[in-house]
Formats: sequence, structure tokens, C-alpha cells
Amino acid sequence: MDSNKILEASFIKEMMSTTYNMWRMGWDERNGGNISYLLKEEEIAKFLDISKVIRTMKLPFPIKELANRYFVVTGSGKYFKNVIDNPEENIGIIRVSEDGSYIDILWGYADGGRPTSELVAHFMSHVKRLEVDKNHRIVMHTHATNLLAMTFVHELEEQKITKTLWKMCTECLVVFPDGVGLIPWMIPGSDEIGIETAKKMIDHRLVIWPQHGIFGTGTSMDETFGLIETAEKAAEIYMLIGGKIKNSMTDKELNDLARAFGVSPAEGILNK
Ligand code: 2HA
Ligand code: ZN
Repeated sequence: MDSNKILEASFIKEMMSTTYNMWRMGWDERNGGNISYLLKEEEIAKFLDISKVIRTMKLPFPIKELANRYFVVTGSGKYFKNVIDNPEENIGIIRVSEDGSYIDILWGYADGGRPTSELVAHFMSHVKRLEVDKNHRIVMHTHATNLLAMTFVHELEEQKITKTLWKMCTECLVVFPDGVGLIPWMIPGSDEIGIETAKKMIDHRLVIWPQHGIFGTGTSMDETFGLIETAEKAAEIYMLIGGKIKNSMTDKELNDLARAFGVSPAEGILNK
């Protein structure tokens, strides 16, 4: 099978267009950001000989929950800006081994590269999200400008950040009633940041990394991008108004909104 047939696959096209969009948003400077997309074997087998392993790579610790799962993942050190012109070098397709201890590289990373440095955070977040949503597929990390800026001037308390974001645009509570999770500042790429991010993913699809960026998860690329885009828009409004608030939605209005749209706001944030 021609290995470039994979470029016709919709999931590869989605990786190309999404990374480009995120770069255009100004969120993914240089090698900032990473995406992993859980794929079904049959989706890949249509385009690629899945019995051909190019290379293998050991994982820092076994992730048995993802055994035999396939992903397309952005490359470590690669620029989102460049994926659209050269997907073979900047992204790759991987499969987690039977015992979860290593990965097979099946396509991509053509210059000898490897998946994102945040692979642990991605894999552990996939595990947690799959436990709560069987349709879960995407983990997306990005340096969304205003969400990052907000972590310098807002209290670092997840319920307070959630409430602030909900109040910035009427749509926010409807789009992320589960609110945002927040972890302390930690070393990127470490196992610890992966473990702490994943813990937050049990209750949230968005997790903020102070002074760094955000992790978003979802069932499709559009939904996940839209989730981060909505939170980022709210953070942009917050940074634009700079604390000078004369009018805003009351807790009662937010509760009415939730009822009208049939969503349940995360507990303990709005006054009843
Ligand atoms: O991939 O964004 O957090 C580069 C990063 C690390
Ligand atoms: Zn980052």
C-alpha cells in the first residue's frame, strides 16, 4: 500500500487544518502546543499497512489502559505552522503495545522524530476521559494567549476562574458547564504534570496550566477546538475590561440560563 495514501484520510486533514488554525490564532508559537487524536484500527487500516512498524519507542511507564490503541500525534519540537506543508515530518501515527509499555510508530516523524514531549499528559488524560465518556477522542494542548495572561492577574482557584469565565460571555456556561480545572505551576513534559492534569480530567474537559497554557479534550476536533476557543474568548474579554466591570450577569441569570439550555453547572460555583 502506498504510505502516502494516508494523506487522503480525513483525520490527517483535520490535524493539518487544526494546527494551522491554532497557529493563526497566535496560540502556538514556535513548537508550542500538541494534539493527540484517538483513532479506530479500521479507520487507519483503509490507508496504511498496520502490520508495518517503522520504529518502536519505550514509554516512561506502562499505560495498559491504552493497549492496542491508535493515535495520530503531533511531533516533539515540531511547529504547528509547518504541519500543513509537511505532515510526514511533523505528525505521526502510533499504536500502544499489547502490554502498554512501548509504542509502535506506523507512519510519520519522517526525520527520525518522536511524539510530543507531553505524551504522558495526553495518554493519561485520554485514559481518564475515556472512563467518563466512551466517545472521547481528542486531547489538545495550546498556549492560548488570554487564558495564559489571565493566570498572572486572577486568583489561582479553579472555582473562581470558572465563575469569572462563565460571566464573560453568555455562551460559556452552556459550552463548559463542567467548568475549568487548574493545577499548580509544574515542569512541562514531566510525568507529574501528566498525572495532575489527568486527575483534573475526571471532572473537567479543560485544565489550565498557570503561566503556560491549557489542555482541552473532546469527542471531535471541532468540539475540542471550539471548547478552547470559547474559554479563550472569555479570557480575552476579561483581559480587555481589566477589572472595570459596571454590569454583568447575576448568579440568578446564570442559573436561569443553565435551566433554559438544559445544562448542569459544576457544583459550588453559583449561589442558588
Ligand atoms: O510542545 O507546548 O508544553 C511544546 C509544548 C510543551
Ligand atoms: Zn506547552
